Amino acid sequence: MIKNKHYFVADTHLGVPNYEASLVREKKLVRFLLEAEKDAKVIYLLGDIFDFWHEYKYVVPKYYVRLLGTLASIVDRGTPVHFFTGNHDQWIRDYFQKEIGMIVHTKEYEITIDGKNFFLAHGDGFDLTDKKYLFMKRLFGSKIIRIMFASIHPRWAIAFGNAWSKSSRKSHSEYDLIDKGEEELQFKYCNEILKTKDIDYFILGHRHLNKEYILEKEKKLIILSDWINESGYALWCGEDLKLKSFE
Ligand SMILES: [Mn+2]
Repeated sequence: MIKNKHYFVADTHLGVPNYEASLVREKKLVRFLLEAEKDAKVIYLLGDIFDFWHEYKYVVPKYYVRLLGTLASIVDRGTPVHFFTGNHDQWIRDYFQKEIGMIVHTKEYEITIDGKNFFLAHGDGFDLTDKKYLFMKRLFGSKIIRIMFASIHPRWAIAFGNAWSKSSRKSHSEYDLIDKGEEELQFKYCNEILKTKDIDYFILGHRHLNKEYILEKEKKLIILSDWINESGYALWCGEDLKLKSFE
C-alpha cells in the first residue's frame, strides 16, 4: 500500500472518566493507529492525548502501556509520529522523544504537505482576553513551578494532578460542547492569522467540536472532536482534507 496519507487526531483524554472506560478507549485508539499506519505517511497527535501526564527524570506514570508500545512500534517501523502537548499533558520531559521516538511540539507548527500550507496546534490559549487562563498557562509552564511540582513524591503529585485534570475538564465540558458558530474564538483567531500568513488548512483540537469551518479566502479550519463522544479524526489524502469518524 502506498503510504501517502496524513492523519490528525486530538483530545483522546486517556485516563477519564475512570480506568475501565479509558482502557476501552485506549484499545480503540491503538486499533485506529494500526489501521492508519497501513497508508500513513505521517501521524499527528494534536494534544490532550492524556487527561493528565507528568513525568519525572527517571519515572513516568504507570498507565497507557498499550498506546505507548504501539506508538514506539509504529515509529520503529518507519512512520513518523508528531506529538503536540495539550493543556492537559504539557508536563513532559524527554520520554516521548527518547523512548518512543516521537517528534514533540510544544507550540503551533506550520508545515507544507503536498504543496498546501498547514497550521497545526492543540488550540488552547487563543483567547487573549482570558487573562486568568493565560496566567495559569504561563505559571504551569514556568521552570520553577515544574521543579517544585516534580519534587513532590508521585504518590501525591500524580494523585493531585489526576484530580485537578478531572475537575478542570468537568468545569469546561459544558462550555466545550457549545457551538458558537462564527463567534468561535478559534475561527476568529485563524482568520486573524490569514491576514499575515498564507495558510490553506488549520487543524486544531481543544474545543472538541468536530466541525469544519470555511475561513476568509475559502481556507479551511477543522476543529477535531474528542474521543470521549465521537472518535473523530482528520485525513489528508493529497487533494482534500476530510473530517472522519473511526468506528
Ligand atoms: Mn485541551
